[in-house]
Amino acid sequence: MSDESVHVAMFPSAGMGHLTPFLRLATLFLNNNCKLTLIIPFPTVTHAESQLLSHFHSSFPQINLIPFHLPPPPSPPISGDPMFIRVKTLRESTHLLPPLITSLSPPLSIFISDIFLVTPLLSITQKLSIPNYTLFTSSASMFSFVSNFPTLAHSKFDLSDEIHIPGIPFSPLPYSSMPPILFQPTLFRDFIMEDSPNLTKLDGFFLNTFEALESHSLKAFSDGKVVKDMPPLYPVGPFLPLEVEGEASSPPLISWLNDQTIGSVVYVCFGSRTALRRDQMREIGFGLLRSGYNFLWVVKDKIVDKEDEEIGLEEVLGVELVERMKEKGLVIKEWVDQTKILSHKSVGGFVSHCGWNSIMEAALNGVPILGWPQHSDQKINAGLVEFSGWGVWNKSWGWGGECVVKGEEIGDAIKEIMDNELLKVKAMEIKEGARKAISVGGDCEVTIKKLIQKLKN
Ligand code: BUP
Repeated sequence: MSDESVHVAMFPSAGMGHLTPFLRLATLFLNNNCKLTLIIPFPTVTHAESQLLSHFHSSFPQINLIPFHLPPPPSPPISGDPMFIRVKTLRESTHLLPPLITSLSPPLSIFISDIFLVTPLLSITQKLSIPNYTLFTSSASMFSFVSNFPTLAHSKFDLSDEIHIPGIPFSPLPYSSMPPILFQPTLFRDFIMEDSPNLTKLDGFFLNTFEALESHSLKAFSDGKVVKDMPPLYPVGPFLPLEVEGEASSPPLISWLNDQTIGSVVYVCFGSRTALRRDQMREIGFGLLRSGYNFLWVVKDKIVDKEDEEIGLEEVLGVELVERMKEKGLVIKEWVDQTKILSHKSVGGFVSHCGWNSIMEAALNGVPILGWPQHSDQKINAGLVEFSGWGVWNKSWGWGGECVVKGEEIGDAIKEIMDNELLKVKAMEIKEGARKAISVGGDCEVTIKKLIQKLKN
């Protein structure tokens, strides 16, 4: 049987933080001679997603890209996070998938869906007898948390409690590190409450992580110490960014970076779906100026990029601050090629919200991190970065929007990480571990080849 007969279908949910790792994983299978079908929900929530998909489609015409047209949004519109509203629509539309899946040829060897779609897809893949895997788009530490969620959700905690979570090496965690959206009545909590008890019914999980960074959690899972009878985990990270991801980015910032000295620039970005309060953004501006370092800062004023396009930088930060910052850095209010920035030799530190893709991209390039978690899994990811010694985060800064952190404090924290030689050494060690995992004959190759062999048998 040739590898071509292994037919992989993938079904991501919403947002760049989910689409990007799906496309990266798709090319990993493609490079191992599998046939690929991507079932893509349309319309996308953001412009960034539709641009990336269009460039991806042109670069990989051999991948079968099938649009999955969603019904119109609920009327009257539901208020809340647009990504989670989209996930709700998707979960309610999965009954439309079976005719599409059964029409595929050759028949599917594996169906890989998003972690937000576990339960609705389980019944479908079970009926069609297709192996059902999930791509978990965050850390193995966060996966330990999600796997334990049914128990955690029914426990009563006080704000001062420390919570032990099997599989997290820096456990116990303060209650303040628990993702607030999971302990409040949110759509996201509903999804996880329904899905986490069903995780053991899947056939396996892909994780964008690697041994040198998360050996403790990975071993805890394989030893059955996190959850009994958990299906196998396939840590096939760090996912390699694709050339095509840069095609959507236009700002002429690489030539500016080329003019800076090695390791002298701090890069600031809070991911694709975090819009900070304007007063907080202004304090960040003051902080960057105070740090004395040159900087490259990606500003977002709205969660969804379509709504951000008409708003100018001066309106967000004020004319005076924008003028002052021109001497020391670039402030950009559009999509940038983050992986190109993080791989540039001038970048010496990353102020990050600790979204998992960003963390993996920093790991691949050995960039020290000043974590500033804003929501969701980000404090758990920041905890892992700190535990592994290549970054720090200031717990007193709270979740995004809880309080306004002053520029003096931000500037001093940036200076500290940029001046910290130990963080640089540790970040280079992490980079080495990351590169080893994806080298020829490394963990990633061995794992994916073994799985493909299993799917052929
Ligand atoms: Br903004 C921005 N360019 O301008 P995370 C983001 N990115 O390439 P998030 C750019 O988006 P979730 C930009 O490289 C990373 O691959 C970045 O994913 C890229 O955070 C991705 O870091 C952002 O996981 O998603 O967006 O908050 O909530 O799913 O973690």
